[in-house]
Amino acid sequence: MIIQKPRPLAIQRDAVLREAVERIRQPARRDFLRRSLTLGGLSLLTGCSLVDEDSVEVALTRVSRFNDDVQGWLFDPNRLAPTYPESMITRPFPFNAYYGEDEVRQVAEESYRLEVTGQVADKRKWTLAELRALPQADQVTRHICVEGWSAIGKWGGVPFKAFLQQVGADLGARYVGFKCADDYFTSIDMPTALHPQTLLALTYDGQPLPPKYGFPMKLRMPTKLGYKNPKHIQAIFVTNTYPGGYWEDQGYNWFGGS
Ligand SMILES: Nc1nc2c(c(=O)[nH]1)N[C@H]1C(S)=C(S)[C@@H](COP(=O)(O)O)O[C@H]1N2
Ligand SMILES: [Mo]
Repeated sequence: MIIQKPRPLAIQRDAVLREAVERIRQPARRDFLRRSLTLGGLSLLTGCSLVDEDSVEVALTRVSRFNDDVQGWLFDPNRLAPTYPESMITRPFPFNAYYGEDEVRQVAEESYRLEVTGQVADKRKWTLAELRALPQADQVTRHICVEGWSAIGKWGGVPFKAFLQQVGADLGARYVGFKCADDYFTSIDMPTALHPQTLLALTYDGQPLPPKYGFPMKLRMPTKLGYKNPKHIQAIFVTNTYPGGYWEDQGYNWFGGS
């Protein structure tokens, strides 16, 4: 028997997704998949591991059985993701990064300044104290990682839409990009940036964000997969030029909607 060596996941993912998308007949369904669904997302949604074409088929059949409500919050940027009671918070909440927990970046609070650049009227830098003085909100939501785990956590901070308005961002621009204190970077579409549950998170579980979860701040979006949620944010920029991202440039779906 010949056992085929699996291809690197990123390459396999794109090829299988392309085939899967082609196989769906209804134009509407084809559209939402192309726009928003990663293969990892598909796998998590359906509980199918997408190892070959047959399992992709099974997964897609399951998705098509979801009712409109479920599809609504998953794929419509204007709908809300579910929230949970605090009793459902996952403890301990998992750590993840492209490096191990022993290499977590330590950002110094005193010297920290958040840079805001690109298509914004006010390019002044922000201290943490200034950010904490803005109106705050919190959420208990589920974080979904394409690596196959999800967990419920509680984040607090500045609603990102309010922050963008505060700095006079061009809300008609296409992208908001993020540069982090490690080598991570990512970017999101403006509708997601303005989504009511998108939070410039300064706290985790009521305490200042610990280093491993992204001190001094992360962007928290329950409508996006984990890799779209940048930790240790140093700079935010508003642009019409596609900024890509650390995993996105290696084959992960840019939209990353979950
Ligand atoms: N700066 C930075 N942000 C990052 C990452 C990273 O490696 N560096 N990893 C992403 C991924 S893949 C996940 S799942 C989440 C993990 O966040 P957590 O450690 O709070 O669980 O952070 C995301 N944001
Ligand atoms: Mo992730």
